[in-house]
Amino acid sequence: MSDDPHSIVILTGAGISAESGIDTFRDAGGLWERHRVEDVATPEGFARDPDLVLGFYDMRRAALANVEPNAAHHALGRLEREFPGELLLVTQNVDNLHERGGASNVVHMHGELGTALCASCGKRSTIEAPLSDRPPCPACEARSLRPDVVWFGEMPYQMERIYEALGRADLFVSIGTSGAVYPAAGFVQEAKAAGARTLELNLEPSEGSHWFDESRNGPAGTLVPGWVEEVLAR
Ligand code: BV8
Repeated sequence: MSDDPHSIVILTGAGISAESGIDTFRDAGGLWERHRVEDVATPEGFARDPDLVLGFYDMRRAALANVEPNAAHHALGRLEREFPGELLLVTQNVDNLHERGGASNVVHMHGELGTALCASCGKRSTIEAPLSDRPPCPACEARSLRPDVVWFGEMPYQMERIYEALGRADLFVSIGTSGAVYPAAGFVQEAKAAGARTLELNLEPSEGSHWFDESRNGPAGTLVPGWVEEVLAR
């Protein structure tokens, strides 16, 4: 079999947005150093102190207005436009930088900062005002909007579609993730089991580096455009 990829699955994490100025979770000074995960990224934390959690996500959403996609986001947007085979871009990130970098078919497996989910009617809506102000749900008017973000213990989105793509992939690329959180951290094993080649692009070796056929270390803003060049030149 030629090693030219025909079906690529890409998984990105917070590291791809780091050079845009968005804090990662586990690097020094990262989000989880300032907030206990259990307090701001679990349903129990939300039930215990909704104002703390709504404020945490309002702050992160507001920060999006002051950052720009970086060369890595733009390179993946170019890959999506120019790669002739199948490509599924899955992100653990809740920011919108992939879309602002030109990608249009992004699977946000952990949800998105810009979307609210109504705990009363279950409808999703675009967030127009800080959720800390308890705006009414556009569909049912109940003041029970929460961030449409997958917390620990909650089911990530579009898992069927992701596993189906991993089963067909001949190349799996993981970019800017520590490999600390499941089920995303297990995707490399799924891809391997299906016979895909596996490549990790990360600032430093991750918890899952040993699963990858190849691991390149460096900033995503440098590694990703170079890798996209390689793939498109084949
Ligand atoms: C679930 C959204 C059932 C919210 C997030 C024991 C064993 C196995 C699993 C578990 C277990 N105990 C509990 C679990 C389940 C749990 C879990 O995995 N816990 C961990 C802590 C052990 N998982 C869950 O609860 C998930 N749900 O399991 O449901 C199920 C199971 C299977 C199938 C269906 C259902 C839900 C988890 C989702 C939680 N939500 N985010 C928000 O954003 O606020 S998690 C959050 O952290 C991210 O979304 C991401 O997924 C995760 C990891 O973050 P990363 O993106 O990797 O970022 P991190 O800071 O960690 O690393 C950054 C990396 O970038 C570093 O490696 C760094 O070197 C690199 N980097 C930095 N700068 C750069 C760079 N790389 C390149 N360039 C740079 N410039």
